[in-house]
Amino acid sequence: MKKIVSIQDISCFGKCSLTVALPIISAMGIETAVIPTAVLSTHTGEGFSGYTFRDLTSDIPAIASHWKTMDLHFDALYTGYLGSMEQVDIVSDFFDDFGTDDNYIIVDPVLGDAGKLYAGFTDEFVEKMKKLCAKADFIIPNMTETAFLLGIPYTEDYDENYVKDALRRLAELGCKTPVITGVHYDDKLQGAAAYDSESDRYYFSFGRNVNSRFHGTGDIFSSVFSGACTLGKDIQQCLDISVKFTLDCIEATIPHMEETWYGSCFELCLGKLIDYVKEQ
Ligand code: PXL
Repeated sequence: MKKIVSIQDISCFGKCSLTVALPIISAMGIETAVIPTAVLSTHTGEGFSGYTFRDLTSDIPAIASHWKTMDLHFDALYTGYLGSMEQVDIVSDFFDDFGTDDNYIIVDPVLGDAGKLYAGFTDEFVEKMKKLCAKADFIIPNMTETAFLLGIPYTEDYDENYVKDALRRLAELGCKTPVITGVHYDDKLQGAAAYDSESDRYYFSFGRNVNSRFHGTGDIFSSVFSGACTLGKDIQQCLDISVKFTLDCIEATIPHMEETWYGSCFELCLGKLIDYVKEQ
């Protein structure tokens, strides 16, 4: 059985990070080990305030040391939201300890959305995240995170050449295959784009633009993408499955958005995900 370790926080309520990664990667038939980086009462996104935050930074090296004594091997190391600069350094050490020639390092550089950094993140944190990206096979930023990683202004007015240029520049940070999510040139289609710096090839995948945004969809995309590449899918297949499933989740949430404003109803779509994995 394939095994992924996912390193990110547990937001106890709010449907993101580990509460999304665990069910999604498990549904894809992959064993999912976790290293929780922090426990929050909710996520820190729009609509929540006064959340608790218990930092688990010092637990991470202890977990890694124990695992080293057991000679554990993972097919992918997948990181998401990291709560402090120190945590980024510790995760970087984890990559040195558990990264091998035959596993993938996947970094979702969670920094912000809609042109803004999430609460508590600074330019210094962005610089740290850039260094972590340099160690990755895949990085999966959205358009906001792309702008921050590249030090360019955020814009919603762009074309395919802009995306290709951004992908090339993300690869220059040192990662092999950058993937940008939330790409849309108009109101009709939205999707994701990737660049494989080894073959110098670009990949795109688009689906219907449902013109709604929900918190945690980046985590859904990255979890599916991590699962798909771990299962040996090629880059185009990974993009196609991740885009299709993420759009399914957004569409499934629309009828429930009054009640589920803080996240998406991905649970209603897990059956489809299992089919997509088998089909491709
Ligand atoms: O979805 C990304 C994410 C993960 N974890 C926490 C967050 C966010 C985004 O706001 O606040 C705690």
